[in-house]
Amino acid sequence: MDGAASNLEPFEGALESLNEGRAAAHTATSTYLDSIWPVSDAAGARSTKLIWPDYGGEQVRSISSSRRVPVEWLERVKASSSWLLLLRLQQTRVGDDIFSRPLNEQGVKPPQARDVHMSDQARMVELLQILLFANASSDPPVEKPNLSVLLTCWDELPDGFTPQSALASRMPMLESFIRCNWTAPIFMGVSALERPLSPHERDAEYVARGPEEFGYIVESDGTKSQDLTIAIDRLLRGVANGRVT
Ligand SMILES: Nc1nc2c(ncn2[C@@H]2O[C@H](COP(=O)(O)OP(=O)(O)O)[C@@H](O)[C@H]2O)c(=O)[nH]1
Ligand SMILES: [Mg+2]
Repeated sequence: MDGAASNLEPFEGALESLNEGRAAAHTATSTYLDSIWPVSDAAGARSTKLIWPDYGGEQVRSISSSRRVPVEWLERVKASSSWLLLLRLQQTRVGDDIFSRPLNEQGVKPPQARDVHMSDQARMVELLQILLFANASSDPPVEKPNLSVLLTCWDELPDGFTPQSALASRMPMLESFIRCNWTAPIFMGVSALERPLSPHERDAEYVARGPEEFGYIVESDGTKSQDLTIAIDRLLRGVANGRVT
């Protein structure tokens, strides 16, 4: 930190819960609050104003489902220098394949009509396409805004993957879309809590050691680091002395 953060109010409730070893409450759908952090890297060479928002994730979900970008989001998309896409892989639905719908079921009518949903991969590709269209400054492959993908809740995923290979294994179409449309996308993982917490029961060990002792970042090559600011440092590298938004 290169000074004090402007507004920590969005995080106070969450911090309180974590200090008690409980999961934080869900951020309400309509919330959008910015906290402004003056930050610089360890050498003090790159300093910038990081505008860290807390918002209801449903706002982003509705951009792809309604195919409409609300005017506030349009402005953010246009003004931003890089995009950080947070994805919780474990909660994405995988499409049907030979294991979930074996070949001997092919051609057999299901007993009742099934609802057809857009796959999560397609939904994410759609979202990125909408955002790229809103910010159509150049044809792909896109250099700016750069895209960083941060896979959240890494502790839920099986071992042995790098962030990019984890994405490619669970959402191959999305990984391929990103790789083909950005010149230098960054793939990282994060586990903010390092373990699941319950909203009701306190995790005594978590309290005893303290929330600051938990959490890690997974770098592109799969190495884990306790330094959660690495993800921000990677973003900063692209925009020395600029504003990261
Ligand atoms: N296993 C695990 N769960 C996490 C981690 N970080 C957050 N969660 C859980 O994921 C859920 C949503 O997290 P949160 O960041 O508060 O998202 P919000 O609901 O959109 O405000 C909560 O139940 C958290 O306890 C993590 O690193 N690991
Ligand atoms: Mg939240």
